[in-house]
Amino acid sequence: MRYAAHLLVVLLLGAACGNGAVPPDTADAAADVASAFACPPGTVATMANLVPLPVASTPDGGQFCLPASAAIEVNPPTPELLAIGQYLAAQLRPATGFALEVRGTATPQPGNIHLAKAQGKWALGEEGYGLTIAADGVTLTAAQPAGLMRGIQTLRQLLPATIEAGTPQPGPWPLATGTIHDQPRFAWRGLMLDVARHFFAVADVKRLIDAAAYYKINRLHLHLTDDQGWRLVITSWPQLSALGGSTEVGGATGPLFYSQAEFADLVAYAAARYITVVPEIDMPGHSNAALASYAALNCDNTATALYTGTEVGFSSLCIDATPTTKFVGDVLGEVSKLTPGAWLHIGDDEAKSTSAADYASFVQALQPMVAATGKKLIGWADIGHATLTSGAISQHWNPYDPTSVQLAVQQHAQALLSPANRAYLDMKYDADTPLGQVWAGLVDEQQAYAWNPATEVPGVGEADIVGVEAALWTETIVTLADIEVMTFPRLAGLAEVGWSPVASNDWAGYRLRIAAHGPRLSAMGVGFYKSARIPWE
Ligand code: TNX
Repeated sequence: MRYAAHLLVVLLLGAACGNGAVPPDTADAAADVASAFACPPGTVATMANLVPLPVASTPDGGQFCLPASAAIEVNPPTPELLAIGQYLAAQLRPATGFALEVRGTATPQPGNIHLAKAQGKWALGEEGYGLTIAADGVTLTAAQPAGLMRGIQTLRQLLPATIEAGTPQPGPWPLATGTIHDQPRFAWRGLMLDVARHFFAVADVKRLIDAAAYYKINRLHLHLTDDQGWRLVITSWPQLSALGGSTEVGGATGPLFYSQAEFADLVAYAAARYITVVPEIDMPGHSNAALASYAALNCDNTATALYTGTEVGFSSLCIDATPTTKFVGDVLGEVSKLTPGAWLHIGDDEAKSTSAADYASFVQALQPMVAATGKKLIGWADIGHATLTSGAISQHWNPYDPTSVQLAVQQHAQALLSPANRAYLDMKYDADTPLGQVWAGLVDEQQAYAWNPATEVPGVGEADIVGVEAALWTETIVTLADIEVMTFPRLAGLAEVGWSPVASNDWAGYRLRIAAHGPRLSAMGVGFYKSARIPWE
């Protein structure tokens, strides 16, 4: 009981000042304080339903009920930490109806949630956190602000599912008392959204960011360009979006692209949740939208037609041509300026219409251009077939082709694992799934969850792997509801693969934990695939 020690200091100081106070039984006083936050008889609280599973959680059998008087205390009260406090308050206010004042203080007061940036007992790293729930309050500690954001997601999941409702709920708001300490296995736990095959407005992407944050996802990879569309304004090449962003798969028309201001807003929204946006410009294949927008990017100097089908592998930029080099430099320059994150994704997958020699020469020319922007290069695994400079990340995607990522790792590239038979959210869950594809097989909840990245690809071990990324390609995905039903619950399982210790990967246990998330996702208004494989609550 953290308040007992504080009370003792106050009483001893009082006695030392000779004010004549007669110290009451301090243990009783502390018990009174704690009992002020006791829960009504019959209240149930558990630490058992967290996803991702934390490294260590130790419930001690007690309960703390969040009182209406609770404040969110922040220490130190920097603008960054106060914003994190406001984020937490915004999550908890609608359902509780509590005021949840956010204020700076170094001294926790009973009944409050205290967020502190400090080196804890554990080496918590960039995203680790320690959470102590006592009978008289909550203390969340992290070495870095990102750790507080991750710990806040744990705290949300410890409260009843109704905490996620958008309107006042009756409560009470119990938390099981005890401690949790936690940190991720991998630094990169990503979600890719293809906004090129079908375009999704900023508001939809923000909804997805919010739901992904709940599972401690820390990268949002946006596949911004493909044959069917170019989705970001490039000021120096305006036709890319004006023409190349005018349609999508299925032929819908409109301005189907982000202005630079909209993109910056999206990046900031993700950053406030400690999610880094990784922009992808797919080259030299998957480039028809650019080839249709500018004749000079084609070897025959003739613009192609806009494309609204779903075939892959038919397009290529004209390699080594002067306009192409200028185009690549200008685009990477603008995109890097719009992106505070460390990475630029240059695609480079399925360049079936580019000769092997041209492909290698293109990737090798791209590397110094990316380096000149100050960013690190990430590409699909296929880049392993070129000579790689140090620091590249190769994103493994094709389960039928381990060679590409193996070649990259042999050149000391890091691997990001998105094997389509585990991590592709556009694969059908089962034969009954209305949306999606099957080229990598069916990916049910267990297939997405029960695997170990370090043993997935021979020759690619734990030390080579930067993390895992779920990928949602959108040939068949048209609405936000489509996105959600394909993303959840599989993203939660993949997030746990990326976060939790490998020894805790246990389908039988996970299946029950994720079942308890059904009411949580419903309360958030997030759709999910309700298969009978999971005993949804
Ligand atoms: C393969 S993954 C692709 C995408 C498709 C996806 C559909 C990758 C690097 N290329 O172009 O959208 O399959 O599942």
